[in-house]
Amino acid sequence: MSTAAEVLARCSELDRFSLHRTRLERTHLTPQHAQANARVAQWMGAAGLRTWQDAAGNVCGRAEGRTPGLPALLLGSHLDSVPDAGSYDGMLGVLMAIAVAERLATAVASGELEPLPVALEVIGFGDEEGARFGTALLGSRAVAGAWDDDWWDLRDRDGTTLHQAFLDFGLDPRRVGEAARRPEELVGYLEAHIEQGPVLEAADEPLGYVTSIAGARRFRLTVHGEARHAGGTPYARRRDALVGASEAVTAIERLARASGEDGCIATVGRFVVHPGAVNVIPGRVELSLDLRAATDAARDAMWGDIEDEVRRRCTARGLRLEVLETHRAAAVRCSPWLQEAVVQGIGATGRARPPGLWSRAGHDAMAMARVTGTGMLFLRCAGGISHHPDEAVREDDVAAGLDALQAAVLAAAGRHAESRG
Ligand code: HGY
Ligand code: MN
Ligand code: MN
Repeated sequence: MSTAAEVLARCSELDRFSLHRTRLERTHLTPQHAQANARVAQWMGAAGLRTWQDAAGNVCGRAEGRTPGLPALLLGSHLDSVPDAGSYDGMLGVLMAIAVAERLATAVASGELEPLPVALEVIGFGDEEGARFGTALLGSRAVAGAWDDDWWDLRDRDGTTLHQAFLDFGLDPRRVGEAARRPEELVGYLEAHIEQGPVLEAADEPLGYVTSIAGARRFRLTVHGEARHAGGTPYARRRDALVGASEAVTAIERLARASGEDGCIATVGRFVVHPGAVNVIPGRVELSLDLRAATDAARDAMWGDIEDEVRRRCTARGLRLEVLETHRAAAVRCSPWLQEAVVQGIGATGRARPPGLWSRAGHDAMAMARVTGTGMLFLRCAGGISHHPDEAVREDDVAAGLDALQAAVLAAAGRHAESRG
């Protein structure tokens, strides 16, 4: 296995490990996650990697460099998904990393390549999306040494706590800290990922390098009104949470759109009406807010504007707004030296001046930036579509991506060796 066709076939095979038979949903610490980890560990082993599952439920593989115990260049991405997901968001990056590790192992074994001056590790993070517990990057934040014990009480939609989910998965919550890597153990982190946007396709470019990743904040907003009889309650006496929440949704979109093309982007993805009966005026509405921007300052200023506007509209209707922040990740800049390694890698595929772009999508690299330098390689995806079963990549782009990632690994390893003298 080390061709684009085989990488794509494996992405499709991982679709089987899903909560549903006809659509992909794989979330953190579920039986489907365990199945995916086991299959990916087999592929890692076949690529010559020593494999293990870390104390946070991530699946890991390692190949030593020219001497045992060298600092590792870490490749990877995530294996979890959003509901009704595509096959490539996350999984493509993990499987490309395994394919590159296998190619390099084969080249070293045949004498075509000198043993590397670094170890090479591949990691499949267990939770980048945050789809089960609301807080994202749980796998990579454990590896980055950024675990927060407040997360243990997070609950999924069935009321299961993260703590219980660890136990159910066979993990010991008391040992989660053992997943943390020390900076001196790592050379850097490189992630290949679909762009999840339209820029590369519009530029007719198969590959690009990432300059920075947007900072994100997520909230659960609850609009409290009064549930009342739909027939007997005159408008003057109504405190209709649904009408107020609907005004909030359009205000959120209007404010974010007004910030411009390169400004903030805000999305309401969940909207739950209580009690949800046709003949009852809604007394409570819970809506999610996903807010991102190129800088944390712009993001936070937009949140201030949104909160003021939504509060104003709720007050005008006699409604009460409750705010809970469920996730926050700082914007990060990718390391210049790893950006250059990715550019050099893309150059090896005959593209001397690849586009650099900032990512509105979040990635595990945001967490890994706390412990080591990060670089990302983007692949064009059809129509920029992602978080949808129509997500698609071209086989020739994946082939070019494999060559670019392999060359980027060698460039990064070489630069690391030079820096060590
Ligand atoms: O939400 C994101 O940007 C990523 O797909 N988790
Ligand atoms: Mn995603
Ligand atoms: Mn992703």
